Amino acid sequence: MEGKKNISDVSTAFNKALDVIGVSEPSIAEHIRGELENQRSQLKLIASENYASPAVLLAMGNWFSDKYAEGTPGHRFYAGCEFVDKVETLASEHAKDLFKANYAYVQPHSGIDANLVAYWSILAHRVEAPFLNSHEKRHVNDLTNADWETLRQSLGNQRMIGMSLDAGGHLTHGFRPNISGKLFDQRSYGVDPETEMLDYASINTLAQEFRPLVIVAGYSAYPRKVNFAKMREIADSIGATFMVDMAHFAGLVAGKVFVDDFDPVANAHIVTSTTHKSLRGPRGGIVLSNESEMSEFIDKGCPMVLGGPLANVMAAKAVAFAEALEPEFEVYANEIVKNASALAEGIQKRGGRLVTGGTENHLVLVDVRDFGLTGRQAESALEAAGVVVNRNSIPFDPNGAWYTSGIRLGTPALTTLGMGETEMNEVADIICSTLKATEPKATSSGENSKAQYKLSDEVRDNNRRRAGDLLSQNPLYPDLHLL
Ligand code: DSN
Repeated sequence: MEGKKNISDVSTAFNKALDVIGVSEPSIAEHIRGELENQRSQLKLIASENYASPAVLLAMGNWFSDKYAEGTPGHRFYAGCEFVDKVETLASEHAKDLFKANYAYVQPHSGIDANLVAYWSILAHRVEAPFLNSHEKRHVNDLTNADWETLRQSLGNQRMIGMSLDAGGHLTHGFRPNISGKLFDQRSYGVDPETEMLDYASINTLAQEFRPLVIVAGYSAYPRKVNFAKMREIADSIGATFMVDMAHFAGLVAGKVFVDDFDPVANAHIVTSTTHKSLRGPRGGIVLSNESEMSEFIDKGCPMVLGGPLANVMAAKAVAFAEALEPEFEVYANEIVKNASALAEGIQKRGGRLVTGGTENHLVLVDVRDFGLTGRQAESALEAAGVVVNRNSIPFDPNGAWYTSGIRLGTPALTTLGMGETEMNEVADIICSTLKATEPKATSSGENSKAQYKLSDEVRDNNRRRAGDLLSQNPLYPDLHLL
């Protein structure tokens, strides 16, 4: 992190870059400045966002973007890949060290892409390869049209189970609007209605009855740890492949907060992640595995489902993984969780109800019905008061996925700014006082609107000022001064 030591380096790098960009399209240089100003003026509590380091950001803006490199290191469909090979190999080696994985594929462009690579690898390993073997063929092109049709039907006729959306699961875990739901016949497991936590006995019952090929664990809005060892036992008992999407909590795995039974890499057959959430890298994805027979199938991700790898982003992934391998990252990961607990406590002591009654990770899910609001109203009122969150369904949500009854709060970004438990208590007060000063507007028929709201100007302005104070005491990119 050499660049961080010299204040003028970071400022010079970005100011010069903006000068160069401004010559071609001044508006874009202005919008890049505007985005920084925006990010510096709001408390960012979106659980899936973070602030990557200047080194990570700068590694993405260069001529690696111009190079095609379909294939894998040493096995490309294009010549001239000497330095892309070095970058991809280093990123993969760092990912393996960081997550204690035997294999790491660093090409996916996003979390959706990483999941798609994983699904096709599982299908190739579990369905296509045995079919080819039983027909004594090496390649799909060697099959007759009739056999190919049989294989195609079989690939499209497999089952999966994943966590339901209102319990905190993700669209890419087999839901119909996503390609995974069109590909697999999916059933979801939810949470216990009383505790709002995962009930492994009922997941086991579903698995035994439905007999899926794939069991997916992972979430984008579940505030608790998941026992991946128990999930693996269930998968093994029915011969299913166990996949974990750790996109949200990869930073907590890298920072050794989630270990042993809670470590996805040690327990799953295949693990996917994004690199830009709690892991604090560039926007992108990865696939990891400790199963030696999976790697040859995962390696085929490009061109099977991915376009050419983004070598500039793989370079930035290598930088981010190197940063996460430093001992300070473990401190950071532990602080994220402590801050989430402090935020949860601060909200509860001001009368807010939390889904599951607390948190064990980086996120807190608040039921805003007790404030008389929908998630949509709470989200908008908080933005007006300088706090950026997202509305989110809660288990068995009566308001559906658009208006919702909850807001999701996450601490990775504010923790990167250096905020701690005292600041989390102040953030909890800003949030709760804003929600208490917000009420639904009446519709023309006299009912409460689910979207329109009234917020006291005085509370809004006062809380904007308090949010601004926290941000000036804990500035974003303190070494960076734009001219
Ligand atoms: N968009 C991410 C999130 O906010 O959780 C998941 O895809």
